[in-house]
Amino acid sequence: MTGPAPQPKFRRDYQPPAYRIDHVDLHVDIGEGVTRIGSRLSIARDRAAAADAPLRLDGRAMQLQAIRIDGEPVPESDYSVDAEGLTLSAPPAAFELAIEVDVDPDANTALEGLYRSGRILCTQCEAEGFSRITYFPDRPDVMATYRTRIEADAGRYPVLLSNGDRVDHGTLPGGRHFAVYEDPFAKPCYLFAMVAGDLAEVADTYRTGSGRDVALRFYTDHGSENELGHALHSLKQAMAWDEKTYGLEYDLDTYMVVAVGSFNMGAMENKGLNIFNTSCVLASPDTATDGDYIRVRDVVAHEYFHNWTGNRVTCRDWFQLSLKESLTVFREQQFAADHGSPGVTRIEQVRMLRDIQFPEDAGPNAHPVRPESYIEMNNFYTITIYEKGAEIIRMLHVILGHEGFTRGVQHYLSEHDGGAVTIEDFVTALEIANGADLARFRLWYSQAGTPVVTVRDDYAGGRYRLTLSQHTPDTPGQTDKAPLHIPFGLGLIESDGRAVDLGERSLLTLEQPEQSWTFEGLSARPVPSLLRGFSAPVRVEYDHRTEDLAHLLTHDSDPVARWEAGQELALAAMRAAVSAYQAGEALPDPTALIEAVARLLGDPPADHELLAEMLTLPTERRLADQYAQFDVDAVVASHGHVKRQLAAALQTRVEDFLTGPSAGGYRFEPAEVGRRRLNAVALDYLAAGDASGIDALCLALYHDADNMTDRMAALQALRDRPGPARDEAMAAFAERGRGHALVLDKWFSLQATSRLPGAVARVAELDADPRFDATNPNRVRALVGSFARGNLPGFHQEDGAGYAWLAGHIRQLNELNPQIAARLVTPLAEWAQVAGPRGTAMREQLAGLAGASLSPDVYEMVTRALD
Ligand code: 0A1
Ligand code: ZN
Repeated sequence: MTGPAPQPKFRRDYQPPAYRIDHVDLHVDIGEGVTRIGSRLSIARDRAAAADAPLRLDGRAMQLQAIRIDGEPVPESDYSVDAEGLTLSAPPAAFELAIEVDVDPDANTALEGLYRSGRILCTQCEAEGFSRITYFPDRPDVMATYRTRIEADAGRYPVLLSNGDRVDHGTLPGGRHFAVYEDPFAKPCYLFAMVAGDLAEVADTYRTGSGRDVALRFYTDHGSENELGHALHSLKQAMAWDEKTYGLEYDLDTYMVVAVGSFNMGAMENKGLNIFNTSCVLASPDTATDGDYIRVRDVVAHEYFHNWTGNRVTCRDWFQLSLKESLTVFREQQFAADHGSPGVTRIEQVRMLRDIQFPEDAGPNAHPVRPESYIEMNNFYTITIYEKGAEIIRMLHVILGHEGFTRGVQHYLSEHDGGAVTIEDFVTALEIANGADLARFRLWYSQAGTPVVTVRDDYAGGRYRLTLSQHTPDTPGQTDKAPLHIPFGLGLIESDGRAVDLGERSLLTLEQPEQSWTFEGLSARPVPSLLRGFSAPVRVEYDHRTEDLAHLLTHDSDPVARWEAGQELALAAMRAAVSAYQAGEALPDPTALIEAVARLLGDPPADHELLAEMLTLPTERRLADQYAQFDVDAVVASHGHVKRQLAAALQTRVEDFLTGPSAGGYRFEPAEVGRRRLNAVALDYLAAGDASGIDALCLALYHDADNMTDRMAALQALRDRPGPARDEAMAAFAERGRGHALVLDKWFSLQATSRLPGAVARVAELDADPRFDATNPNRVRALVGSFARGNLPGFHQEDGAGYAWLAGHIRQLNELNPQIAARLVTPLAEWAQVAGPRGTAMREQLAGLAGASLSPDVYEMVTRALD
């Protein structure tokens, strides 16, 4: 570190703003290099504030050119400027502040504030990017109406956009032009946006339930306008869904979406002007997989749903981030379940939570869904805030029931419309609308860590007794946790496969450290189906009998519990292999798993996507997460062993699932998605089982494919199989990537995740590839992120070269783009969970980073990991 260590902010220190800003008038004058930004702010001191209260405005990376109060220059003695902002020592009670600054979007590689993405100038203001555009109190509880005038060269920037409706535009001397936008809704500055560029437009109209026509305008670089159809269609689905489900209509006359190639996250919900990473909005059969189509649909819906849950009602401070994110993610999840296979949609969420959120909650970055402190807010856009937060909302939905929950959300929105509020306000609104008491439930927001629910049962004389006990492990800074309110979905299945009618007891309420339930009148011991629907984000510990799991895999009517039974069977086989590996013994055959899967294939579910999901083994990451410290070699060897054995046993069965190109071309619809998914699973097993002729088959399927999903399935099956088929397919695929950045990202990611030997040397070579670009976050994620997160043996190469390579990228990105750099620290931050000298080597890389001059973003992640 050079300079003082960055200081944390604490939730308990919240103070309301001393000054209100009711209106912002912005003039953005885009020049060559420098952009001049003039702002006129209508400011009034809050009645509760002292008469001599100073006014603090945040501002970074800008040059102050002029500052006036009510038209008069402010004497230098009345204000001071530092690296983080500007303070007016004792301004009047009500006044107009005019400020002019210069910013340089071309030099802005952090991609916060005003920056360049290719030929487009655009903004990203969440969380605290507006203070890179002008001096302003960069906090969400200062809400103002905005009028924005943009002026630029008409040839380079023919399209000028900002929030709200365009109220004026025209030409200016010198080949320049301007446009003026007004947004009538008061908003926090993090929702401000503007765009200037030479963009193609695709337009449509949506008629709301009340009969208003909303103009939908999508923008992208020329040449990719034919990839906007799916997103546009998804937006209309989302608009209709929100009207039908929550009675919420869109409130402006235009809804604009702009695709940019350089973006730190997925997309941003700026009022009336969403800005999207191209990866979350562009889709065509030739360039996007089914998974991409799903992601585009859901992210488009997510950003749209924010218009109410986030924009109309926003967060008081950033500690409340989950208020808008968790509710919006949950609404997105409801929407996704209504537009695809609900069981598979839920299973995918559970998989992600287990693979990524559980490890986060068990490591140095564990934090409550409502954090108590942060150094850099951008580090808190985490899977805990988003997805664990959404699980909390889902539990509320289960506890209050669909109608009670919906009524509660509607009450919350009408009560707080136009406000900046807290998670507490949300929970209180649900209580009031339902006459409920959620006192204990609130602990979910303040306690970090994944609760463990231990299950014991016994059966005697027709009585089945189930005992659940809970505890939440210690996490950094938090010990001695209280019992939570855990809704626990339960089924009891008899030996003939019929379910016992449990009535209200199909949902148990666990609130004590330990509780028991007794079920009478049973003719034999039932098989328990636990945590149905994944009703709470907890780990379940239960000494499963193998035959019970096999029974559930064929008979459970709950898709999540049914799928989970298969995962448990596979994990049991993998754990047995890990033990044998560590004892230097031969790895045991996964006989029980093979038999259960064979039985499943004898009577498979009709939903192909669900079947594909059930045939997909738990990831290496989930296996690793079974251990307080995992042994990399044992995990990789055991996972591979179980997969190969299963593949060998299944070969002739899975061949039936192979399908050629879709008849009548690509269609994104559930039955087709299921068919393609099953085809991919079959290829994966055939490759793992080294089936004869598999290379030639994959190559043929690659060339015959008429869509990216089938193409990727073939490439993935070839990924770890050296030989001419792989070389030919990869070369052909690289060629396809020439004209399309998102396709080339897929090629990079395939190289980075390949298990062929020499992984570190291969990715290091790609660093120097002219197609690699460290300033583009998608490309960095494709190479560096995929390698560190998706290549367990490569990243953990025994000599530590994988760790050093990652640390090198973190160092470089720390200068260029601290937000992306900080996210890449996570794989190294898991050092304490990695057994042996590897863990030590990871820690050494972190210690080396700590000695460098670091951005607050990277500093926070590195110091937390070393604590
Ligand atoms: N609010 C957006 C995600 C987002 C968050 C931060 C960003 O920059 C630091 C950008 C986008 C969402 O939830 O979609
Ligand atoms: Zn969001």
